[in-house]
Amino acid sequence: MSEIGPQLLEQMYETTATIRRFEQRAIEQYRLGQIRGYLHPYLGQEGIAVGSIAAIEPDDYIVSTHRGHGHAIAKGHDPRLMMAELFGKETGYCHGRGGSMHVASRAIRNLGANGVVAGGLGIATGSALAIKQRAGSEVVVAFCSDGASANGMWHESMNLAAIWDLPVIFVLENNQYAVSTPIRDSARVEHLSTRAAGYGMPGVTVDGNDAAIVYGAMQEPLRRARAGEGPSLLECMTFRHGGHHVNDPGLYLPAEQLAHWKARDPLVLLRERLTRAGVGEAEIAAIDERVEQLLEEAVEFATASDNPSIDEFRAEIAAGELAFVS
Ligand SMILES: Cc1ncc(C[n+]2csc(CCOP(=O)(O)OP(=O)(O)O)c2C)c(N)n1
Ligand SMILES: [Mg+2]
Repeated sequence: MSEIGPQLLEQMYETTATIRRFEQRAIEQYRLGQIRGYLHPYLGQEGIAVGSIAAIEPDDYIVSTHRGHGHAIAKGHDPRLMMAELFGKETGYCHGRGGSMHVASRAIRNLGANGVVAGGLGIATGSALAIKQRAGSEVVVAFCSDGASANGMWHESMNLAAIWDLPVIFVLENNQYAVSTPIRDSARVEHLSTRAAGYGMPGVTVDGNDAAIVYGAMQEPLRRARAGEGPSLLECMTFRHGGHHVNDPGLYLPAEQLAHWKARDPLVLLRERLTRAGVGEAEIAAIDERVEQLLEEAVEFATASDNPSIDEFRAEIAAGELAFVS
């Protein structure tokens, strides 16, 4: 694994804590009626977004999923503008038109969360083709989960990316459930990464709860992508800390399995790594305090922001246009 110094570890810890607190505050605000519609928490999976996105450059692209808040924060979205988007406010990333499943920013190179399972993979593959055609050096990191790997779009995207040697890394967050369906009921292979062989690309499975391991596992896929050698599949094992969405109590999750994964909480694993790297308790507490303050500001900002104008909505619908992302 490539070395991770204390400074990068601290950054990774802060991003993980930011995602964790963002999700907890968003759930709280949902319960207060400030957020409507669906909301799919990323709690428990933070190590994957943090480890994989820490390994790429600001110019690289990501394509996210319906469970996308963690990807967006790790890529550099401002939690204040994200919270405003979840609240449906004018100050949000999509001016309140998108909500939780449509956070996106061209400037940040997040090609978008997506309510269509596996839908983002076609966007990722097409974007990687565009990069190749203009001889760019960027890569696309395409996130998906186990359920998506049974969707035709997943297989078509993997195949096209392979035959065209596209600079895309498929990061499969295997949280072992698609809503209430366990992966053992929807796949006959033990590791979904073995499916990569069917498309002629490398595939590996790693511990997704350890951001440092994910960071290390990204290095070879990145080298390949930048060298024009084509795509890779990186399967990261993980587990949700709760139900599929905010209104799902997740009672079908086996208690023992949940306890096993919670004991390997990505935030705790990073904290342990920080301590081993010699970062003191006071420094860690200062990071926690900064994150707390940021999320307090995010909720205040979203609450104080204006709703979008109904007249503008009407005009956009009449014109057949929607406000695009910034
Ligand atoms: C094409 C499509 N089929 C079905 C759905 C309904 N749906 C939303 S999330 C989900 C489960 C997705 O499971 P997985 O890919 O494992 O993602 P996870 O929820 O675990 O992050 C389903 C079936 C959808 N949004 N899009
Ligand atoms: Mg899943």
